[in-house]
Amino acid sequence: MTVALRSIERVRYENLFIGGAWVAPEDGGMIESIEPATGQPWATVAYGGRRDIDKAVAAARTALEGPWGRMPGHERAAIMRRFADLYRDRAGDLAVLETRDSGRALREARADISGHTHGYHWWASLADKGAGRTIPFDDSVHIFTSRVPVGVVAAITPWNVPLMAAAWKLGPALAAGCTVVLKPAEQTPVTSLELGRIIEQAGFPPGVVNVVPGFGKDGAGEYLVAHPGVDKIAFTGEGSTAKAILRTGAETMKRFTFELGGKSPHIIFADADIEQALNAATNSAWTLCGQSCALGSRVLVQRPVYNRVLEAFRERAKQVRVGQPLDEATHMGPQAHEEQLAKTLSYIDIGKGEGAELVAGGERLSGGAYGNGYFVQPTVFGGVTNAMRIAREEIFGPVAALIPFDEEEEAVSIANDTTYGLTAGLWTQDIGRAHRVSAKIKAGMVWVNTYRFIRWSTPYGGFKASGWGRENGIEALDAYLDTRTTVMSTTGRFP
Ligand code: TXE
Repeated sequence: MTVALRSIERVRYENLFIGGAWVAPEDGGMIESIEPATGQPWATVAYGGRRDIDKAVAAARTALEGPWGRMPGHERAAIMRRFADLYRDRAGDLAVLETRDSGRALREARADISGHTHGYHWWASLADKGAGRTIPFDDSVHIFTSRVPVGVVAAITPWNVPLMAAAWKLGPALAAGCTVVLKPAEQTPVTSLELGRIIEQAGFPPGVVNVVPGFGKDGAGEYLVAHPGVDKIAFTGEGSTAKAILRTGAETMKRFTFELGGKSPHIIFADADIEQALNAATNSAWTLCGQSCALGSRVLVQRPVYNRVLEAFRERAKQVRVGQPLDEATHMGPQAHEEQLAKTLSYIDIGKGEGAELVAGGERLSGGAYGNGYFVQPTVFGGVTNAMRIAREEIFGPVAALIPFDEEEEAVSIANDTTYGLTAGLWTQDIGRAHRVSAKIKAGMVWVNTYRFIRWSTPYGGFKASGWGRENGIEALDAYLDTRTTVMSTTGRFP
């Protein structure tokens, strides 16, 4: 395909990727994907219904029990490496498509997506390392364990980072020897279908990865979760959706991994390198237009440096270049869809209503260069208390909440006073404090004097309501493997 670089070009995807072939939906249909920068449809995309999901699950099962399941790990690894190299060659195109579909700034999409190649290579390197162990008992038995793929995986992904969410699931699933039905979010289906093209070119056996865009509740997503042919659900999205998935999937005793939301504390102590802390804290407030679960949306600032930090946030908010996401100069694009824009604007109203000080931003940007796109100003609230809804609920927009504190213990207590527990950051030059505080934070990932350092090798996932299990890191493989224990008598006598 020739990638549409210009905003006016429309694209069309008439087929789903099932069993290694491009097939028209049987009982799905076509959806219009809206370009968030313009508010206009830009892609017409096939989506799947029940019969399409039945076909995709059957294809995944056939591959699991056939060629992929029987293939030695090093051969699976070779195909995965070929895929990773093809992905690298297409990374520039993929970034453009993801920018158009999700609205994230191109420079940011490019940096993210080009890194996935390394991730896929890293996972390929684990495809032939799934060793079990022997368990000593006595000489009457030989006991050993084998690590076997958990089976057919439904990967259900969100709209903020479609390719990253897919990579975090496909990498460990394929390394473990599982097969996959990937269902991207209905708002951003395009790049997952492009991923299907790369899977096709890489030479995976048919059915190892199937891509079926579709809706969530009452759609392909819910049907996949209920499907008896699916063994595991790997989900990224909202907590309430995860609970619905749990209820539906419980009927067939699925395995689950959940990567859910966050309300991450980013703590700046007075003894920190304030410039560095500011670089990280402001970047983390507005990256991805605030639509990432890892961002430090609660900025906890020790009182002696509070005014300095607040003023810097005010100034830096003005310097963020909000604009057309395909423009190389743009720092921040629009929100990914209209509903998310409305959600962010409503939280800005809530913040004002609960008495927080609006320090910067707070408005939708429209007309002129912004047209009908879903743009919103980088927004900063000061004087926030942790009791306010803007400090407790995930906004998923470019809204920073600055919370002053006095003592170290108070910072820890505020940081942990949340239902979430995904990530946290802290800035201090006192090494004792760095250890003390990081050990007390209830979050799956804690960054000290850095922020949002996430790689394929670093386990990522939440404590508390932020999720179950880990993505990335060797730990992620566990969710895609089962353990079989074999006990063999050496005497042949029973008992
Ligand atoms: O997520 P959903 P939404 C948070 C963020 C955002 C909010 C709402 O706060 O504002 O969630 O986003 C599929 N059975 N995050 O409503 O509904 C759906 O089709 C099976 C945080 O878009 O969870 C899509 O593919 N599947 C997050 C995926 O679930 C279902 C990223 C996510 O949609 C389903 C995104 C069902 N019953 C949003 N219902 C993060 N952790 O990064 C929906 N889906």
